[in-house]
Amino acid sequence: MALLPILQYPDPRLHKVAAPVQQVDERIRQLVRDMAQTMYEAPGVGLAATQVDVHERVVVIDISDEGNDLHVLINPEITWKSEDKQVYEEGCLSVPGVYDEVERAAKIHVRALNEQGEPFEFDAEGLLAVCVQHELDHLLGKVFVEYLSGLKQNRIRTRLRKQQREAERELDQV
Ligand code: GNR
Ligand code: NI
Repeated sequence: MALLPILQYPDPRLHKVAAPVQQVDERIRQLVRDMAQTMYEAPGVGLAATQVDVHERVVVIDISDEGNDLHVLINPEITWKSEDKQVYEEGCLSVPGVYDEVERAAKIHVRALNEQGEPFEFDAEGLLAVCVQHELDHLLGKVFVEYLSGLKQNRIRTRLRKQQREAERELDQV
């Protein structure tokens, strides 16, 4: 098991488009274990492979309070979205300290492969639907702040670049 470093916005690698997994093998299962550990440690309710600089379609999600309900989604696709929308205050492990409202489909139907490479499907609503849509955006190179106004995006970029410079300076001092 290993904790993986999480890319921080505005890193250009967050905008790469992930390729489908060709074969669900031991390499992918190891990636899933490392991503799950990284998500739980953060802590977060989801993590896309893009965020750990692996550009393949792999997502882990656990929205349970106890952290005992891991969803592993390989090559996930949203096959249906409801017309009705919900607004949720989102955050992202790649955009620390930023929370803002995003409107997305309220209900979705999802198709994916599990860790054995077997297809499965499920319906999602509420936080799970938010999270699946947020993670699938990551696989397409899209970060939730891109739904916000250009002004907000500029402010967020400036603030995070400054934070990252200061964090590096602290490290240099030791
Ligand atoms: O931990 C996370 N919380 C969260 C809250 C509201 C909407 C989406 C999320 S996902 C986020 C983890 C993350 O960045 N996944 O990509
Ligand atoms: Ni995110």
